[in-house]
Amino acid sequence: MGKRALITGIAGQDGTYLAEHLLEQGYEVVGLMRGQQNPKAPLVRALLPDVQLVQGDLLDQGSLIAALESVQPDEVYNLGAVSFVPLSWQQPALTTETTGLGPLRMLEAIRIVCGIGEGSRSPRPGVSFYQASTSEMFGLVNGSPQNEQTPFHPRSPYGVAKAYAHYITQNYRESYGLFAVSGILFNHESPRRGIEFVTRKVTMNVARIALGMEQKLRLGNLDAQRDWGFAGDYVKAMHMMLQADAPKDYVIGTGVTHSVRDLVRVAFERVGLDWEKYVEVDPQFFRPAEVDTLRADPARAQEVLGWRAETTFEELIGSMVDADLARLSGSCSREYLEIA
Ligand code: F7E
Repeated sequence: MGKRALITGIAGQDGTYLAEHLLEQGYEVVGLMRGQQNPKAPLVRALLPDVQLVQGDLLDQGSLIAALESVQPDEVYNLGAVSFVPLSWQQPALTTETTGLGPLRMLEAIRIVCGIGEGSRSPRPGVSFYQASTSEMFGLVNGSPQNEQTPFHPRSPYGVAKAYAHYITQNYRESYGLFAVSGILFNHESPRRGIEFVTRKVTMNVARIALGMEQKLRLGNLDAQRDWGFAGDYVKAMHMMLQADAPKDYVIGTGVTHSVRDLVRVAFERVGLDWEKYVEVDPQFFRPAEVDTLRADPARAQEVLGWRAETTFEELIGSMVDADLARLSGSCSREYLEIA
């Protein structure tokens, strides 16, 4: 019998790549979706016809208990969150409820339904839990590169909420012996990335400029530095973490850092244009508190899991520009369905 996985955030970039990866491994995959007639449901059904969907919302404890009771998963991947950092200043309480307390509600649902600790209803030991932690927890970095021992100093309501979720996951592991792990993922991108994030904003606008549909690209802080990798590589690490002998947290990244300026240069080079003629700095895209620089030290993931990033920054950005050119010229394949 293959394993069964429940994924929250199934309609996001990582949810779709993880679902595809798990299906390839012979898993039965169920995605948690919120709301009646969720507008993303038809897209998920088109891209992932073999994934079942179950109703549930990270804001609603009862719905998570009901979902776990009906799905009875072997593995739960919690990828659902308010994930756009600037939005977390506009809606800090919603971000905290979803991104911070959502994982707590899922852990409580696991404790109650799946038989860990006291008060469980239908013992089913062996369920494992993955929490999507983030390099945003490092924030104002205390040393570089960042590994599993680097202290946290989050710089946004999003980072603070993720730090709470990270610690509560660790606490359920220590309190109840749950196989619960957090993957501290650095920025990871793909042609399915949402248009609000800087990589996709850049690649989509580079494609529009190359096709004569746009004149300018307005961005915020060009000096910000990130460790950008390919989401398709990173979801493999999520799965590996739940197959390891012992539950541990892992930093996942490439170990290579680039600035937003590098990103823009590489993207414009792909279409043979000089970025300096098209990019303008617009203060509206600056943040109240910035994370200036991030760089992963993924040594533990390499040593214990045998995981390493396979896609270079240039390959990643090149593939995103190509995908956006294909989308805009109407030759978009199933791979490039607008999912995020
Ligand atoms: O910004 C700078 C911006 O929005 C990257 C999420 O997945 O990764 C992501 O968070 C950098 C920042 O991602 C624009 O100031 C300049 O320094 O693509 P981003 P993020 O905030 O790093 C982490 C790991 C997560 O966990 C998050 O969920 O780019 N930047 N100009 C800009 N950023 C945006 N969005 N738009 C601009 O115009």
